[in-house]
Amino acid sequence: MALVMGILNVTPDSFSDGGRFVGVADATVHAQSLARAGADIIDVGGESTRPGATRVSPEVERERVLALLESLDAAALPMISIDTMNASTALAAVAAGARVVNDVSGGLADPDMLPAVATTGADIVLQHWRGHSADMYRRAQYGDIVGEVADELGARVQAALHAGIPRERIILDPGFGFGKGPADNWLLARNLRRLTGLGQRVLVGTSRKRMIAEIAGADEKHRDVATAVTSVLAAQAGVWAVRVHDVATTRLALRTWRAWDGPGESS
Ligand code: PMM
Repeated sequence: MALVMGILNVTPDSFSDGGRFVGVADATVHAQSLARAGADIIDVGGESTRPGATRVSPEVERERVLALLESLDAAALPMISIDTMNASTALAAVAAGARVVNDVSGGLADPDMLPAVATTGADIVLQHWRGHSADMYRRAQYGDIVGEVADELGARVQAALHAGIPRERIILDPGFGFGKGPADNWLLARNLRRLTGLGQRVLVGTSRKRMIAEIAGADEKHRDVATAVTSVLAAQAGVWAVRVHDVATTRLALRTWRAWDGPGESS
């Protein structure tokens, strides 16, 4: 069964929960509620990557996430991952208890990222990425999106291996919404097995994104239901984990799929 990664953005401007959990106390309560809802991993992010977002300095980002990580009792919570493109934030977060570094740039934004992670025992998520959010759509012209994403992720795996990160610590992510329009995203989704077939663990994040909003509309609950459907379909395609805002709804969807597919004969 796929793991569920709950999203905790301590940013004023992320896709959908931005601004809600900026205070450490609120963010801590939210982390606990993600854990109660059944999150296996909590992904803490201090810099928004939404289209057009302005970048924050690594210092501001570190300040945001470290205050939270210090207030979280890591032992009493699921595994923590740190959503960052900065090596310095990644190292500080791992020192504060994070066990996964989730880099949406796949190690491209900060040349120190891969060597830094290699010095830790942390896992790393390498997401497909073609540039910072300010201009990512301009850079995203694809002839064969599935082949190009697979090839570019393969190159990032080679870079990570070269930096000294063991293969079993590397997780891939197609980067839904990152420099991809809705049609690109659905084409990638339909061909997710191409990525899960590369031999690395795969993480996917569709939660409340534009591709979902175009189907579900503005209502958050509707978006979470549509997200949960994509979580089941991604799990069927063999992903290791799904990154979602509404952990309870995705968990329920995964349990329902399990019951449907469970023991017993099919005719
Ligand atoms: N999406 C966002 C942020 N971080 N990390 C990974 N690995 N995969 C994603 O798809 C991803 C990510 C943007 O969404 P948010 O602003 O709602 O967190």
